[in-house]
Amino acid sequence: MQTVAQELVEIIERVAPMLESLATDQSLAARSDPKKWSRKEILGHLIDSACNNQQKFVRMMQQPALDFPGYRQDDWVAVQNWANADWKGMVSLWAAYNRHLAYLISTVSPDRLNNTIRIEGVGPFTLSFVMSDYVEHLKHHLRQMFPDGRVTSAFVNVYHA
Ligand code: NI
Repeated sequence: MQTVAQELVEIIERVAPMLESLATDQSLAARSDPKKWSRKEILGHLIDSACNNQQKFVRMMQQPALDFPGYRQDDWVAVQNWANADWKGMVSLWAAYNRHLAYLISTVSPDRLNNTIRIEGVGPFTLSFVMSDYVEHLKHHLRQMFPDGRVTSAFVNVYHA
């Protein structure tokens, strides 16, 4: 899991300044389509993903097989009003949360990695998959936020890109 943790750290350190530099971007809260998230809402979704995945990681470390609820992603974004939240605060929360998740991924006991989760009956997925997939999901949304492709230079693990 060291490679996954290192890639996550690399992404945080390289992407956080890129996100901070968007603070004055007038189109940050704009939606290209009423049904799609703005970049601000995508970052809110990534914070929601971080906290939901912290729950999965920690609970999966504690038991061999876990049944877990899904979460209604659009509702989470709307209910928390990410669209009007403070961007710099969001970026620092995103970075801090992900540093902690990278720490969990780098220190997880190897004998827990085959513990499994079912999410609303779908699965089972192993903890090693859930941790790797967390970073892949993050990369997917970062690519959406930086469609010019410059963000991919922060992605170490090009095999999954
Ligand atoms: Ni997503």
